[in-house]
Amino acid sequence: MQIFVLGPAGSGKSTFVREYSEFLRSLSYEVKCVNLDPASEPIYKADVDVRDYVKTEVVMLEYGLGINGAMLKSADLMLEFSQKLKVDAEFVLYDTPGQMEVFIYSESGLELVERLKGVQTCGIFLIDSGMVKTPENLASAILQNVVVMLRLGIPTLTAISKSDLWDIDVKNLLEKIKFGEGVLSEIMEKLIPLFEYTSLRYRTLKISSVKKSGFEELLSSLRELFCACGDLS
Ligand SMILES: Nc1nc2c(ncn2[C@@H]2O[C@H](COP(=O)(O)OP(=O)(O)OP(=O)(O)O)[C@@H](O)[C@H]2O)c(=O)[nH]1
Ligand SMILES: [Mg+2]
Repeated sequence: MQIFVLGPAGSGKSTFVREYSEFLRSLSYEVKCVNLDPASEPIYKADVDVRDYVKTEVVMLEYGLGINGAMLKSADLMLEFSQKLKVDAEFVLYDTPGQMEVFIYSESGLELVERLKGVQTCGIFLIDSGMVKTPENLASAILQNVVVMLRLGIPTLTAISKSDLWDIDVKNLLEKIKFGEGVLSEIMEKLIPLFEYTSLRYRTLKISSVKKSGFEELLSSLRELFCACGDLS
């Protein structure tokens, strides 16, 4: 299974790759970690590191670019090495760049995912628990994940990261959306069927890499994504 770990800057992607790979190994799975962030040294033992081929700080100097331009250029250059970045294992965890938009909104980013895809490919969209404390923010996080799925064309689970910091009551927040008031209430109400669908098929999970909690439930959900058993609820 190829798993792309996605999410806004600082949402805990790299830490998750480090801790989840250990968790999977403790269950005797064969796991490989791939660093796809050309701007950051991996904080885990990377089986493949894009920085062996492309380093954003070098791209900045070589092409005389600022950080954003260099990130986009790095994404273009990464494509040239896509064969080297593709690995096989029972679980492959791909750590993606902090600037998610470079990966999601550039043609090269999309093409790279396309080339790295395997038979079973999915994403985990991490969102910091501190970012989803209100119904509106939870709604926006789930919608961001929908955008990620549409852009990358892979099923992607939404996981609230750092749940050791804030205990988010997802059910309660979604309930509040139903009875919410204000200018957006009409739109929000219409979104409920979508959230109910996503919360069934792509359940909103809570994980903590610090406490290593939610890891087993995440594994079952990953399995469900590719389960051919019909009822995915
Ligand atoms: N409390 C808590 N902190 C966490 C958890 N996971 C990560 N962090 C912290 O959050 C910060 C960012 O974590 P990273 O893993 O570097 O996040 P990232 O998404 O890879 O960051 P970028 O690659 O820069 O986008 C670090 O200080 C981590 O120690 C968690 O489960 N709980
Ligand atoms: Mg990172």
